[in-house]
Amino acid sequence: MKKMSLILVIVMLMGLMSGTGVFAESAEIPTLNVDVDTGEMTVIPVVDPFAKGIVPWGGEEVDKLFDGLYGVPSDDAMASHFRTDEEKGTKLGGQVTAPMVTVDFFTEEASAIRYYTFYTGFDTAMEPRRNPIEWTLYGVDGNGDIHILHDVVSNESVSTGMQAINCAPYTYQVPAENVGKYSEYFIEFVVSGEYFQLNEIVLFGDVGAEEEPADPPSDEPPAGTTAPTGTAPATDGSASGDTDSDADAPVIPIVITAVAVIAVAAVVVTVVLKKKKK
Ligand SMILES: [Ca+2]
Repeated sequence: MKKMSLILVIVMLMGLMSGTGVFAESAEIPTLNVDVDTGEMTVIPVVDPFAKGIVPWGGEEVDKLFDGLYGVPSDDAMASHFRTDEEKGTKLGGQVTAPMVTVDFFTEEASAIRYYTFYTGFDTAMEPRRNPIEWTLYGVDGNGDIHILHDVVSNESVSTGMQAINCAPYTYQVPAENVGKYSEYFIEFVVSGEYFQLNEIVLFGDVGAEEEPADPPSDEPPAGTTAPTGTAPATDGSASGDTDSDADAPVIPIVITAVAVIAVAAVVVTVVLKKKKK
């Protein structure tokens, strides 16, 4: 028995130690970026972006975030010196003037972002502190109400995954329950230093089609069937909207109601009769 209790104590101690990180050192911190092939996904076109909380360097204004140019990934710090001017001038970069850098943009049509990719700057290997450390993606609906779509944090137990690599893509997934169609979006970036930079933002998802943000359960099946814009707003309503099915539908409820009324009447009659007998 003593042996058993000793083993138990040892096991408990090991559990405590692993909890305090004694054995957890070798475990890698999970990253929030996802490894998906965006090649077949629809790119959502962006218009009229603007940035707040940053004074961009010359030629590195916010429109460069959506210009489709982001260079070739490389972790070679010196490689940035040999990049073409075209590649160098394709990022938003500058001095941060607020606690957060905000990038606001519109989509040509109401669109649902499902994935998005950030590309690091051409000189991120030398300037990794210019990468954002956290961010939140928001959607703004037609009433001006703001919806949190993706809140990305970094701490001791999870990381954004962004590294000191030039022009490297990092893709993130909007949680399915948050996906909805909006025409205006913005991202609030938390920065670690006095400068911020990002080479490109690419959005993937559904462009146009349905007007309202779909409910999560019914969202997945109809998403593939692209209905033309401006048709019936509700997917369920169109099915029961036919005149034929409407004519048949009320018959069953009427029968049920009739049966229920007869049953209640029978109970009332028996109760009354019993009382009379007394
Ligand atoms: Ca760019």
